Amino acid sequence: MIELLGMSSPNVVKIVIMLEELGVPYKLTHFDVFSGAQHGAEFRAKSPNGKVPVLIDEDGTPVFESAAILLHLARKSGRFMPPESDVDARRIADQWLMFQTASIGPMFGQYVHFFRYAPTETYGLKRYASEAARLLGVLDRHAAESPYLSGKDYGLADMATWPWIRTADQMFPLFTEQGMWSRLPALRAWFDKVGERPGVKAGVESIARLMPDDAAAFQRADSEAMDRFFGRGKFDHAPGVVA
Ligand SMILES: N[C@@H](CCC(=O)N[C@@H](CS)C(=O)NCC(=O)O)C(=O)O
Repeated sequence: MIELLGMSSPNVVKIVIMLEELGVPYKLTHFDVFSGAQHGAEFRAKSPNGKVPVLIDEDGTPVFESAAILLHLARKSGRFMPPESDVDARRIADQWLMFQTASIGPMFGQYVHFFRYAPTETYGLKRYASEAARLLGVLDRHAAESPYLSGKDYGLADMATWPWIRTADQMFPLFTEQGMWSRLPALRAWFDKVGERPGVKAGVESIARLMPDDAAAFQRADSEAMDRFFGRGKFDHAPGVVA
């Protein structure tokens, strides 16, 4: 059976949604990122970048990077990606999947970092709030012109982006305090439409099983574990770059 290692974060939710959409059995295993075990040799053999999600395929092959996992599952199933031969549809689907992993994920992630862990550092907070707002505008304009982010059909870019918009809706000050939705009518309609899919609802239900483990891991994380997690001070993960 497929095993998915992860936590309840958006990069993991997107894989759970894909597995639910495919209707394949899978085992969801919690991974405690605050433990630091992602930097050990055993985990790095599966995920050289030391991050979740990691999918262990039925034959034991590990796959890391969430978009690569989605593409792997799409190739194996022949679903949720236009065929290679449909060059135009494939270009659109590829662009918006890569836009999620190259821009939405990293920039939204930095924004979360600053408003949760360094809210008084206004330079970083403003920089990532304004970049997150700009990226949301890009998505809204695309959603106004295209039935799905992936193109005319629902696909990987929708699965990859939806969990990040869900996180934004639930916790970004841009949404909770600054009324961001009023500026994003097309994105709102897309978000609601995708959220109604049975596979997406099943994914949200499935990932909720990891939330108590995440909460317990966060509770256990002392200041040293947090410094290690964020690569601060003596836990700089690129020795020699920071004194
Ligand atoms: N580009 C990666 C990002 C994955 C990522 O940032 N994972 C986070 C959780 S959502 C993680 O494992 N963090 C642990 C760490 O940074 O040590 C992907 O899309 O899979």
